[in-house]
Amino acid sequence: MATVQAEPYEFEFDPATTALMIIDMQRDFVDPGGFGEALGNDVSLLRKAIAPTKQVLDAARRRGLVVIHTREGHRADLSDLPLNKKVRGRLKTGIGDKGPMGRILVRGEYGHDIIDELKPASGEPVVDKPGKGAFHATDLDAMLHNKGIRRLVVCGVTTEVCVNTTVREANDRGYDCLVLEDCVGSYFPEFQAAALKMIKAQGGIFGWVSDSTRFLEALGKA
Ligand code: C5J
Repeated sequence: MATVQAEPYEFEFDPATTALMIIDMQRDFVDPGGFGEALGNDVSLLRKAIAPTKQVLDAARRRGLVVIHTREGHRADLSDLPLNKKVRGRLKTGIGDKGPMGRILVRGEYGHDIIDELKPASGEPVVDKPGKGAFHATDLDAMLHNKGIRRLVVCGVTTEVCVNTTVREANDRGYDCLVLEDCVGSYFPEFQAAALKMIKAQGGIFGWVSDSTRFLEALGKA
């Protein structure tokens, strides 16, 4: 067992039963010129998470942790896109429409794919999810169960939407989650702070929060 200094208290994990999950580090959310920026967001707030996440990813690969990536997106025919998600925001250019990097959040399009810096290695599962949570309408739970995973170390974007939703879903399914605060990002600093506070509130109601330095230190000793 390894121990990470975390909040609200230390997080204990066995590398053999712990997976690194990197959520939605897709060009359309993170890269300049993508959908996120086209909506008026400052992508540098998300890009801050790339370098520490890359360090965690490299260390996890060296240590042999299970690594899982997710992408938010839809089938080309949009048959898995609920009407409420399609119309929400009253956007002129929304999901399925032609955006700056191909059809927005459609699988197979350039903008939908994971950024080059965090490209999945061969053999690392990529979970394509139509919703915000990575467990909704995916085989993630079965995959984790089959690999004997009990704990998740979570990185990705955005902290208050897909990261938070996934952590809540995971918690309800019995997985302990450690969120690395410098490896998650939000377009809204106030949401970043609040979303992290929510996870570790009330004795860790949804999980634990630490940072990449403390996690890497613990992994190095494991
Ligand atoms: C994610 C979103 N990945 N904010 N999506 O958080 O719509």
